[in-house]
Amino acid sequence: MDLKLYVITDKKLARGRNMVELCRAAIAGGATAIQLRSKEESCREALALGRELRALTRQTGTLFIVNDRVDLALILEADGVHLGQKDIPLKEAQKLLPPGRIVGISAETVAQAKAAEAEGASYLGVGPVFSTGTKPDAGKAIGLEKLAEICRSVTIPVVAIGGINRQNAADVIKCGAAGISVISAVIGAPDVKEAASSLFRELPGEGK
Ligand code: 3NM
Repeated sequence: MDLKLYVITDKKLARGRNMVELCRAAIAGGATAIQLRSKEESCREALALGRELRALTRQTGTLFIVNDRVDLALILEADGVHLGQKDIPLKEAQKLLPPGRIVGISAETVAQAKAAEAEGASYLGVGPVFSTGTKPDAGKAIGLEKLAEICRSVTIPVVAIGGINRQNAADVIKCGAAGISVISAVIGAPDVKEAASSLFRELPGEGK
């Protein structure tokens, strides 16, 4: 489960560009995981995009995760699903998913992190570390110290999210995160491959 550079789709930030090509470029630049997050798309649109992303991620050996939608994750044979605190509970998702599928859980407090780990989450998405305009309903930024505290409180991998870019990526990893999860810094960039590779190079052990 390589969560080092975890890139999430976003139709708005793609600004009319083809999402599959953007994800292909992100993978060429070093993305290790792609998450289908389909807030703008109809179910059918998300399914069609998901089929193409599944084919791409299979070809490239990249992890493929579906946000929120356990049904889509099952149909698409995704490697896993990512669930927020208000989505289908982990225990219910586990009843539906075949054994061995990844389940990631969003957490913004130590209590949420520990609870998710105890219930069997595969990894945590922790944030927003910094303020972000990409998810208007994300809570207040938790900051690096809280991120580090959450990382120390669990043994499962933590992927940090929210406002992460080239300037702060290395600091985030120093807090103990296994990876960074980004939307605007990669999908919103004019040159997605270059954006992913320059972000990847910021990660310890990858050129710095
Ligand atoms: N979830 P960007 S923050 C999808 O805190 C998402 O759970 C968050 O986008 C959380 O990299 C976020 O552009 C948006 O800031 C991340």
